[in-house]
Amino acid sequence: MSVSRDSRTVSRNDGTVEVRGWVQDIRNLGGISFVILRDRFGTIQITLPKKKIDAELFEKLTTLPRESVISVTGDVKASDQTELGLEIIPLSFILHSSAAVPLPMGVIDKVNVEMDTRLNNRFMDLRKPEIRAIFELKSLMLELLNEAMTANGFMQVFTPKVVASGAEGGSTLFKVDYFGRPAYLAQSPQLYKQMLMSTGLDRIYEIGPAFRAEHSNTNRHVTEFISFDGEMSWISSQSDIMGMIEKVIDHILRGLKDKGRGQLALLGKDVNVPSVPYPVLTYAECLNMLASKGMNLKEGDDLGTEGEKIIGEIMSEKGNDLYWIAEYPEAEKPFYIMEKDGTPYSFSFDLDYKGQEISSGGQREHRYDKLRERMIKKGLDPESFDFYLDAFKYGMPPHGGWGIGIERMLVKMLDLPNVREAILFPRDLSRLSP
Ligand code: AMO
Repeated sequence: MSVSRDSRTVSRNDGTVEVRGWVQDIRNLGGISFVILRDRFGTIQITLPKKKIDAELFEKLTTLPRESVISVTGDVKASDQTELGLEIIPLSFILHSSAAVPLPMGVIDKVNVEMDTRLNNRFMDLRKPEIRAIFELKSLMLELLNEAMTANGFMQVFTPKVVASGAEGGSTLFKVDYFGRPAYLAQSPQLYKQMLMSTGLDRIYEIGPAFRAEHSNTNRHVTEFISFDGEMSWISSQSDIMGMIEKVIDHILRGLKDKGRGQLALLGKDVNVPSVPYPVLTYAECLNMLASKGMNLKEGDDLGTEGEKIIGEIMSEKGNDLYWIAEYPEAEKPFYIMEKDGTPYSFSFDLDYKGQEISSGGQREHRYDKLRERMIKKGLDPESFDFYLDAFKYGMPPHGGWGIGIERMLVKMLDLPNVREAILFPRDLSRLSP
C-alpha cells in the first residue's frame, strides 16, 4: 500500500514512507496513541500501539507541542478507522521545528475567534483548511480570468504603481516622497491603460494592486486591493464592454464551480452561475425602484450603500445576482467617462453583485478637446495631465474599459461577510501589520 495523495509524501524502496507536516492533534488513549499530522492536502493518522513501538520514540512523538513541524518515517497499514483508509506506524521521526506553547490561537478548536485576533495571527489562521480554501479559489479565479482574457485576444500589461497624478479623485490619494518630489500610489491604472489605446495595443488587461486612502472603516473598503482592469478600442458603445465582462465572469463562475469543487465543499458553498446577458437597469430606473421602497433620492444623488442594497434585494427576488446599473449622471462620474450628449447622463456602468458594486467602467471620452473641457469642468488642471493628454492629441481610437475589485467579487461569490476575508494580509485604516 502506498500513500500518494501529494508530492510531499516520499515512498521509499524498502516499503516505508515518509510523511511531513504539522502536528495538529495528539490523542493518548493509554495503550494506543494517535498523532494527527496535517499538510496542505489534509491530515494523516500516525498510530502508536504502545507495546509495538520503541519506548523512546513513543514518548517523544506523543509529547510534542501541537503545531510542531515533523517528518515521520514508517510503515503504511490499511485502516477502516481513518478517512484516508490508512495509517502510518512510525519507525523514526525528525523534529524540524518545535511550536511554542501556548499557541496564539487554535487551528482546530471550534471557538469563534474575533476577526482582529485572526488577522493579527494570520499565519496561524491560514493553517485552517477552510481559510486556505478561500485563497485557493482566489488563485483559481485569476487562472480562469487569464484564460478568458487570452481567449478574447487581450494582452496582459503592467503599469506603474508610483505615479505623478491620480485618476480617481484627490481624497483617496496616498502621497509618497519620491526623491524629494511629490508622488502618489496608483489608485487605478486608468490613465495608463487609456494611453495604451493610442499605441494600437487595442485590447489590454492588467491585474495588479490599487491603493486608496479610504478613511471609511467598512466591510467593503480596504486601502490596498487587487484591481482587474481591461481596456479595449474600436467599441461602438459601452454595450461592447459589458458583453466582454459578461463573457469573462461567466467563464470564471463556471470554472470555479467545476474546478473549485473541493474548496467549495470545504466552505459549504455553491456558486450560482446566472445566465448571460445580465439585466441592465438605468440609473433613472433605480431611482424609481428606490422610491417604490420609500427611499426618495434626488436626480443626481449617489445611490449609496443603502440604495445599492435595496436594489440588490429587489433583483435577488427576481433571481438576478448580477445586474448592470448604467447611464449614471455625468456629474457623478470621473472626467474620463463620455457624456451622453444633450442629457445629464453618461456612457458609464456599474456591475452590481448581490447588492454591492464590484465593477465600474464605461466608454471613454477619446476626443482631445472634449476631454480637456471635461477636465476643466471637474476642477482639474489639464497641465498636470500633459503626459496623458498627449496620447489623445496625436490619434486616439474610440475605446472603453472597466475595473473590477477582485476581492469584492470573490466575497460576493462566496457570500463572505467582509472583504478582508479575501485578502491574505489586509491593509485598512488601522491595519499596517502583519
Ligand atoms: P472604481 O473607483 O469604481 O473605478 O473602482 C473599481 C472597482 O474597484 C473596487 N474597489 C475597491 N475594493 C476594495 N476596497 C476599496 N477601497 C475599493 N475601491 C474600489 C470595486 C470597484 O468597483 N478606473 C475606474 C474603472 C474604469 O472605469 O475602468 C475605477 O477605478 O470593486
